[in-house]
Amino acid sequence: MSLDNAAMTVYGDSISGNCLKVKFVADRLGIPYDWVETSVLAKETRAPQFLALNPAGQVPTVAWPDGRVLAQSNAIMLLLAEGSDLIPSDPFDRALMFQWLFWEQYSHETAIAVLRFRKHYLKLPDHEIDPALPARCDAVLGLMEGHLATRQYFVAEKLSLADIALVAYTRFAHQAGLLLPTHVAAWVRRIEDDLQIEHLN
Ligand SMILES: N[C@@H](CCC(=O)N[C@@H](CS)C(=O)NCC(=O)O)C(=O)O
Repeated sequence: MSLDNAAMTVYGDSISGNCLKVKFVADRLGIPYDWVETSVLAKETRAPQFLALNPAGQVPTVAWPDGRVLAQSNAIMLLLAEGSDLIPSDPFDRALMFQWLFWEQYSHETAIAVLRFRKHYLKLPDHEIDPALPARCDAVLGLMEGHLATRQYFVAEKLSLADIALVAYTRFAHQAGLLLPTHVAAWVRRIEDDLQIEHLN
């Protein structure tokens, strides 16, 4: 399938880090797309037309004119970035990138994105938030801080999908009431500069 001559439609919610990952990679690589704003809060992801496209009822979801549909932010990024310098060519470095992508989905997104959503969008008071959740966020940020203490980028000292996946929600950490440690904060600004996106902090 050629991505060059088949404009894709990205169903995404602009408040979602997972959706912004797709935008960041497409913009960086100059891949054209139509963005269809699909609000999670307004339950547009639960509308029958959307469920027909993605029965999981989640954004991001990408559709191509030939009927192909792909969900899961990291799977979409990997497809778009195929053959680009956002994926290390060295097999071990590539495996390290996957290591961070899997960690992002299992440990990072499930902590920081969830706390941010509960505090910033659902406006839940602290006593209604499981105390284990902020503790998990601190552990996640601590692990990132240790890794970045001696590095500029997550893998192979250059921008890769690992940085893009991890920056997506880390740059919203203040909305979860979290303070970024020094090296993580500097890395966020570096990746925002690389991607030519706004500094949020
Ligand atoms: N692992 C998925 C997570 C997708 C996800 O949870 N999307 C949220 C927005 S960030 C969503 O669509 N939620 C709507 C719902 O579950 O009803 C990914 O990386 O794409």
